[in-house]
Amino acid sequence: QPTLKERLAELIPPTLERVKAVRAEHGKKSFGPVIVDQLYGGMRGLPALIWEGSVLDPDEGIRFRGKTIPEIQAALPKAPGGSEPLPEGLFWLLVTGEIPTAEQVAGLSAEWAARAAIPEFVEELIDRCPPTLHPMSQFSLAVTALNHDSAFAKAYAQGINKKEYWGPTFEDSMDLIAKLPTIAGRIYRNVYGKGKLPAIDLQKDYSHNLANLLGFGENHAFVELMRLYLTIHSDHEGGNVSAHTGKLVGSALSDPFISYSAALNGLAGPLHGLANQEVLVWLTKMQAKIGTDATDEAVKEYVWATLKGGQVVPGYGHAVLRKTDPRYIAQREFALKHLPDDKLFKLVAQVYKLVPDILLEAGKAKNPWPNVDAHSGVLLTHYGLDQMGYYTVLFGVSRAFGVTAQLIWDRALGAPLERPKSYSTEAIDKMFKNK
Ligand code: AMX
Repeated sequence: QPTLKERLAELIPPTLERVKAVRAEHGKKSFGPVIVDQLYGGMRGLPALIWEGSVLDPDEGIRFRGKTIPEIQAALPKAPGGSEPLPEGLFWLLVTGEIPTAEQVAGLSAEWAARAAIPEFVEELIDRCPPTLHPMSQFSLAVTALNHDSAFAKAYAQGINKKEYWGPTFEDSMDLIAKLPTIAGRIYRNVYGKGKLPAIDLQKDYSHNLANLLGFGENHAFVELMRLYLTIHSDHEGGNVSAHTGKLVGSALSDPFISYSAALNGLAGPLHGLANQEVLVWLTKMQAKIGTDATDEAVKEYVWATLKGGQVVPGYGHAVLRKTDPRYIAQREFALKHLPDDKLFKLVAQVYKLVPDILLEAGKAKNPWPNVDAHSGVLLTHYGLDQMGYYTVLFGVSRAFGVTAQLIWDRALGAPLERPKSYSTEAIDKMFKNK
């Protein structure tokens, strides 16, 4: 059976041909008008990027290489004794469009475990961060520093042919993914005083090792949660802030480490990945204010107070989605299976019942339904990972799968430097004044 790199090498030439053919046939065709509001409105809905790995339908949610979350849950290989998909398989799927065998997935687990160590100076860098520095800033710092050993940066400096870019990009991507649990584990243990980081176990899968580094490796349900979590947070088509940032920075031929640290800084914003922290902060404040078994009326009042205070309801709404996020549903099903009586889960379910109607009544949000971040924190809290400031780091471990898969393909297909045109308000005004 081919390794991931061997399979990728086989897939690149026909994919290049296919892109060439599609561009020859459709290259000069128009998508329809661009309207001025899109320039002012965060480019919402503007067709602007190509990414094959995943596509987001407003009603149905994400499909990874054409497959929905329930489909990948069924199709991807599982760990012995586990029932959640292994994220190793999702990475293989994102890169190749193919479902790997159990053996190929085991090969990836072993390869990532073997590459997990980080340079001593990066360990020291993390250790010297004050615990008051946000875990996402520490994460991004450490990932930036990994560029010290970038195969791509080195090959570029030595004058690599552009046709060969994908090879060292692949190697850096594999290194990056492999090292993220070590970095994430070290940050967790430092910031929350959880003692020394254990060694990576070369026999264990990626999620099991991550759980172990965080101190939850003995808890089978938590390990299963990590497998599900890392799978569903990996990619959400190309235009979201983290995916797009990684692609944009990579287009300058910045190596995968510094491209991904830029993506992490975008993920660290409260309207994007930090929303998983915000949700838990919001829920615990709510519990403190109205108690743990609050009535629907009390919850509603709290939600309205949030809106009236000029704040968003974290975990609700989406720039593209218009229905409940299937990533929310997958986590809700996990909760119904493993922690149906958890008090905080009950509150999350109560909020789900009440918030959409309130957001509809408030009349602003285009999507009143919950997104992925409305559910992840309650699951982590249940197993004792209740340090909310850390939640986005786990999102960041997962999102690397999608961003690096894109970087590999962008370099394989010779994606150009990104450089859209910006306009001044004066130019817009002049342009349309006499029309
Ligand atoms: N609570 C209150 N108001 C909301 C809202 C929410 N959850 N979602 C949207 N709105 C408001 C917007 O702030 C905007 O108000 P404005 O006109 O005064 O600026 C108005 O509704 C229209 O916004 P929209 O077109 O529906 O959303 P958007 O595409 O501009 O933004 C998003 C999308 C996710 C940033 C927004 O829904 C939001 O802020 N949600 C809460 C934060 C959150 O959960 N983020 C995580 C998203 C998933 C992810 O990336 N991880």
